[in-house]
Amino acid sequence: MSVNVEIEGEIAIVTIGNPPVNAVNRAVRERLLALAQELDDNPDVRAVILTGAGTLFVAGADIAEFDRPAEPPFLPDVIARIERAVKPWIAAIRGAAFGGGLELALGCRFRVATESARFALPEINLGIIPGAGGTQRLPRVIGVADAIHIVAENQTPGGAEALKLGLVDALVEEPLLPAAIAFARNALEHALPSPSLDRPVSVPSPDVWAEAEDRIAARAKGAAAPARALQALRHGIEHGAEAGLALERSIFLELRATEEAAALRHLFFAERAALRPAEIRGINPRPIETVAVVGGGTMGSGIAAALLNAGLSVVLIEQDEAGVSRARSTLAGIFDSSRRRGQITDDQASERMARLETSIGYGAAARCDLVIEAVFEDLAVKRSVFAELGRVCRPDAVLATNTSYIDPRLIAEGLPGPERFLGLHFFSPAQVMKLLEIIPTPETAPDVLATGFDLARRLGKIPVRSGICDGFIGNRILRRFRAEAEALVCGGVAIAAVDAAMRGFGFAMGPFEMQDMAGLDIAFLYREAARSRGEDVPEIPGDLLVRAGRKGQKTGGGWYDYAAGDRRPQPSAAAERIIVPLVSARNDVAEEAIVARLMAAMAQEGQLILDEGIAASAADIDLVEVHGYGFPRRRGGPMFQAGRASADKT
Ligand code: 3H9
Repeated sequence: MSVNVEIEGEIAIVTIGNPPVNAVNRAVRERLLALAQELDDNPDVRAVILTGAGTLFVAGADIAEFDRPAEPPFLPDVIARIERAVKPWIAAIRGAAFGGGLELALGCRFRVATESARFALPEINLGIIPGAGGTQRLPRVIGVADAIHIVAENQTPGGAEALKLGLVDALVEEPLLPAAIAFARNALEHALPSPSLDRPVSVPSPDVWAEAEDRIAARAKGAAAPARALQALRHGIEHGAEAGLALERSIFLELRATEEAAALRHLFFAERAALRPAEIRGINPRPIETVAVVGGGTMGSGIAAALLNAGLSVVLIEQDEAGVSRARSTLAGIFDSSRRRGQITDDQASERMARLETSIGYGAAARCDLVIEAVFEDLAVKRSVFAELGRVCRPDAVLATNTSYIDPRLIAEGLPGPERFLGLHFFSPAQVMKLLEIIPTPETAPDVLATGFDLARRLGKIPVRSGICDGFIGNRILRRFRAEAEALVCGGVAIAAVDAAMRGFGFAMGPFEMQDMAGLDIAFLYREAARSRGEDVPEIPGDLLVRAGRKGQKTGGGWYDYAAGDRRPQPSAAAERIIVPLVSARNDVAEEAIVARLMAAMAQEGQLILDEGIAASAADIDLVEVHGYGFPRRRGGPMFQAGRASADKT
């Protein structure tokens, strides 16, 4: 049974036990509705405590049900019944009371919580708004201004903060239940407060709404839900709770059916599945506490910062004094900028730097549990690093290469103990970007692979296993994406039109703006190297631009022109002249058609990657794009898009 009842004297204890997170599904709703009646009818019961089994209260409605039409009994009706029960319900909360969980708690007459409690209405992250009264009861319990932060801006107060806000009536110590029972007995001695929905609420000044709208719009990145959540909240304040509940429910049902919400649900489940792939289930990772990073350039320093942020100790290995001091100052700069943004305190910044050791030469790697090589992308250089590491490191230490293109099997050739080796492909800036491509070789031991996934979890990253191919999953799709964008330009579509279409779709930058920022020369050298090996690599516009000295922003121009000190791209007559030999007559293609071409190219490459067994699932490919390449989250990823496009056709 997913909802259990025990009677302790005159108090009934209702426990929602629906592992792993006590999500409220139809069975839970049915049982709660029936219980509200049963307990009202039970003459021995005077109050009801509602709690969650295990370490949390309730993580919300069961998201897995959202792909189907809503089925009665509906959560708003269950909560309304609890709120109007003759016997008062008291929510006893530890851990997460999220979404529908917080809404259930708000339907109770009282809330008691431990310090460990966390309150949130994270529905906007799923492209929806609270659908069971959250936008109406919360402002009536804690006031409009604070409610806006939680409903539409993702604020998640803990137990102590919730007490200050008036969201909980008492903060109690563990064990929770005896404390909640004592609270209930005492409450029964006094007059009951009004149900949340009936409480008076002061109407804020128009400035409060205007400021909230501005804040929300500034952060929305095209997402619809935050503004709609605010709209529902405001409607209920201006037109009364009943009107507010009706609008909230209709927006909830409308948004739940959108492509954006489906995309966000898809990513929600994909992200969780990524951390626990079947192939490593039950396999213990190797313990990792001290990590050596070889190479203190942008990538190596970023990786070191990510490790230090996660509480690991780091030895950064460089070739000479100059390298060491460059890396130290890069890392100090990274933590200083986190400190200035309020993400960490002064003490945390100093503590992180204190966990950083720098070293010249490889000796210090001898005591490390994991070594991550992040040197120049060159096979011979990387091999020489692993030759040293093979000599110095403990035989059980895990050895990883951060390569973005080179076949890890070639890097590991001749390494003693190749079973401890794997690829860990970080994305720049490594302390920020969430993607970690994990690339085992055929010899990588299962517990070494499990160690890669465990490390990703500890760093707060999304791990995706990639098989071995040129560019692995992400860079291979990127190459195809760029090639298609260039093909559009060769077909007469304006450079700026391609970029504008992709920005309109939700990318922060279009493919040509992105190339100008990153520099056109690395990919050019890569193509030139292939040509010099005799491979047939056709001439493309990017080749002509680099040969003409236009390597991107760093040379003042690439696909676009840039004024000195200004990163805003200006259409470039010079660039257009240079690429003329490869471009046909101007052909104006609609934005939607440009997006469709580029999406189709990404999805086709993705399908090849799946067919070759390079990626384990289409969802993994979507995670790579969303977390490593700026694919707009609300679009779900290229494979999700392809699925929707083919569903539209059938
Ligand atoms: C809502 O409530 C709408 C209402 O306003 C209105 C309704 C009418 N449903 O994250 P974890 C699964 S919308 C179904 O790794 P943690 C998850 O997939 C909801 N499944 O655990 C995973 O499955 P698996 C608003 C869910 O300890 C497993 O549980 N609420 C749900 O790191 C463990 O999850 C939210 O958006 C769910 N609601 O973190 C809260 N939640 O083992 C979403 C989790 O098969 N949840 N699962 O991979 C969370 O934020 C975290 O799960 C939480 C625990 C912080 C609670």
